Amino acid sequence: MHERYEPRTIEPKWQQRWEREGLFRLKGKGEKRYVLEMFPYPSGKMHMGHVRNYLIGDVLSRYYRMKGFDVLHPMGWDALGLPAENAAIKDQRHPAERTLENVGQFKAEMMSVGYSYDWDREINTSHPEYYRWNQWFFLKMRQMGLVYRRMSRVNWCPGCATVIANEQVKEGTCERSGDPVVVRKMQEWAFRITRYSEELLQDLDKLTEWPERITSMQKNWIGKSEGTSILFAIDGQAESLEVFTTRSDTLFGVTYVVVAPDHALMPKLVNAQTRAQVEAFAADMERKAAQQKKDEEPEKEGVFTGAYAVHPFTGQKVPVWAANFVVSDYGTGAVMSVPAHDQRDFEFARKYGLPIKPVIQPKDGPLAKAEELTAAFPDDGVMQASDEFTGLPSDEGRQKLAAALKAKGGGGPAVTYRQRDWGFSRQRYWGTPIPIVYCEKCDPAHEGIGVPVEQLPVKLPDIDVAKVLTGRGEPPLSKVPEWVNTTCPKCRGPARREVETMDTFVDSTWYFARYLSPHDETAPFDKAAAQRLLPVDVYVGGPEHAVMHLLYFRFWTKVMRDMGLVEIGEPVKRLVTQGIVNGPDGRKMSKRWGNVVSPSDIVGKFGADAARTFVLFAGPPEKDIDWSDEQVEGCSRFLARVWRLAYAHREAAAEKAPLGGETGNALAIRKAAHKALKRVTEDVERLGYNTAIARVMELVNYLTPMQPSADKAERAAMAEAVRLLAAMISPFAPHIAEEIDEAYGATESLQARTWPAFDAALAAEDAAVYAVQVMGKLRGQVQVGVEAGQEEVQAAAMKDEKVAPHLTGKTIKKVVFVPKRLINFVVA
Ligand code: ANZ
Ligand code: ZN
Repeated sequence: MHERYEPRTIEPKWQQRWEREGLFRLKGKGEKRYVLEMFPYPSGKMHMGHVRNYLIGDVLSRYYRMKGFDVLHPMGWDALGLPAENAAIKDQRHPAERTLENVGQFKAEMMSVGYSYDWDREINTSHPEYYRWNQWFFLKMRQMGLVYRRMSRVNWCPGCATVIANEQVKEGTCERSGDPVVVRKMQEWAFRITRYSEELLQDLDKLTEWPERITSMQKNWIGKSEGTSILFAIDGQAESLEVFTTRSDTLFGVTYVVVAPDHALMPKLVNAQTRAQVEAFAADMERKAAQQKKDEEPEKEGVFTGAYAVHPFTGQKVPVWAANFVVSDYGTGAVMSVPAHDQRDFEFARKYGLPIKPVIQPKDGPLAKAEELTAAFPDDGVMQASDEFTGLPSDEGRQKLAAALKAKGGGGPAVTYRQRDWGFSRQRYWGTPIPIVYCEKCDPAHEGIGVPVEQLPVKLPDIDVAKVLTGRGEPPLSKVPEWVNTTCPKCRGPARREVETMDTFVDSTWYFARYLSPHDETAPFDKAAAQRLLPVDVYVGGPEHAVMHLLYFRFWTKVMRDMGLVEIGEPVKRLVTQGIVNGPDGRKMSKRWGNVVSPSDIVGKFGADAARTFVLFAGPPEKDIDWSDEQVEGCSRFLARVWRLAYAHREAAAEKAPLGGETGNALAIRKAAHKALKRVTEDVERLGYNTAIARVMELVNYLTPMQPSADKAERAAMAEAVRLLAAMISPFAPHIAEEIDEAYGATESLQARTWPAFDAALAAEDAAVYAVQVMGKLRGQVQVGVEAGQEEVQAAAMKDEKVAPHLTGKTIKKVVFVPKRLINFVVA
């Protein structure tokens, strides 16, 4: 053992040895633990957020291995997507080339941090061996009716003559050309995720080990709303307008009906006089919506369509308007307006001079007079002026009304969800090609013919970057005629390929399953392996994925279950969302603030173990932490102290003196070590890495002043303490741990050995005996742990059978507390 701690020599040594011995590979037997971190998009460099993300999983993986579990801890690359394509457009390099380079760099950085990955299972979503299975899923899901074509709105830049992504719209203009963006309607491919809305919602209850914040965001996103559907006949037409309402108790207060400007029945609603005006209004609203800044509530605007709706109970005719506040794809895209009881309807009615009719009386006051209203009364109350429903409380009224509507075929109870289907086609090159061809002869309706499964993968063509990745005009793939022109799988005649590619979120819906058999050429993954290894036990990633990725992969899991591929219905048991690593100035690390700290610089300067210890020590996983060079240095000094301690007692390690029966100093050393081990074990189990490290620091502080002793028992106790210390720090600072452990005689890596068990007797907390006084008179005694605080001692004292009688019927005015000695109650 060298006298000096030199991370630069020991770290590569252990990294190579771990790889060589295959210590991080799945063994295929025993109880499993699947620990996964969200895989990165391989941009050039790893940042501190990545380092932290992977460490949270790494510590757990290392700990689980030592606990004897068969651990699956894989890593891969979310390599397709828009950023790579945009970079390629900018500097005219092929995205595949850049990806290869980035992956190399990223992986080397990961290696230098000492993560315990099973690199044999590395995956890369930009490889056809991976994305062919996206295509395979697409085809299967199309057969299940889970994939379909629909019209949708896209951002269109007239300058670039191309569709642009939401991220590329800046303040209503195209990020590249600066032209105002317009909305266009286009065909797109969509996944019918809404078929699973109810199940996705219900199963949130099973996710007891997910942060509440995430599950409640998903709940809101799915947005289940229970209400009533009501049919309004259109005066003079055979059709009716269906509205969705959560307030059917206000039905008798309806004074107009509003539809979305693009409502399907619009052609029936307008007439010769109103048509032009309504169309102009709709176009105007589209234009304004495209220019809309995020989080800005648009001014409510509307126009009379010319049609009247017939009230289902009173037969009264109310005007039908079109307005921008009705969302066309929520509910039925039509609303019954009750200005007396809905603030939005109230403002609209006032603006356009529409009547207001109060029908809900507040529980504690009179029914409002329309002329006197200054705002809507939105609460529940008692129904008024509502024919046979008059006098009913709102909730009862809603049920009676829904039943009455159902009985007469005019509607009934209804449920609607805010969640939409997932439009996943992108007009991009760097994505999974959608395996569809169009043949004029076999498919005149252009529904698309699926490429036969045996012909998968449909590979991305190699391209002339300058010609194809221009960022302008038609989708890139349409500029590759050799690829577009193909033969129809049905008639063998000429056909054209679909030129759109899949959203990259498709890639990450099922990657956790691909790790089970990453080289499988016959199936997306091995079913038997899935049965053994799924679900993921612990998944670590950023909370920003709360509603896209984390909802999509739950959806996909349910689909895979319905395909018979897996038995689980949920992909992940425990979700850990990690906090941000801020710069030293407390601001989010970003080029913009010039506060970015590079992981490789830190590893180069202080070593991986110091960097790891700092990141883990700075705060619990879910909390944001601020980077601090001084504290990294502090961690590096701490590790150097661990090293010196081990070095100082290295000779004791060679002696084989037996343990047991110690007294005095030897006993004290053993107690300190086993207590620390007990607490570190408990802390790691609950992911309390920062407190675990703090416990180790305490132990090191305690042991450091001790010089090698002449006493055999004490020497043996010290050797044991250092060995335990090495094991305890090994999930956090694995390199130094291994080196010390080896110097202390180990022949095998700690990762091949068992997490030490603490000796319960040695680890037991010492007791403290408190004298309990009431008004200064000794009344009893209680025994508690030495660490017990006032609250605990007080509770124990008040329960004591000798003390309690002196306190009954009295009020405690004051409590005097002398730690480890005495508690005195002052009563009146
Ligand atoms: C009449 C009414 C009276 C309403 C009243 C509210 C209060 P949630 O809970 O979000 O589902 N609504 C229905 N479809 C809509 C659409 N496509 N665009 C905009 N608004 C829509 O809200 C349901 C309520 O939102 C419905 O109940 C409807 O207005 C409106 F005193 O109907 B209500
Ligand atoms: Zn054909």
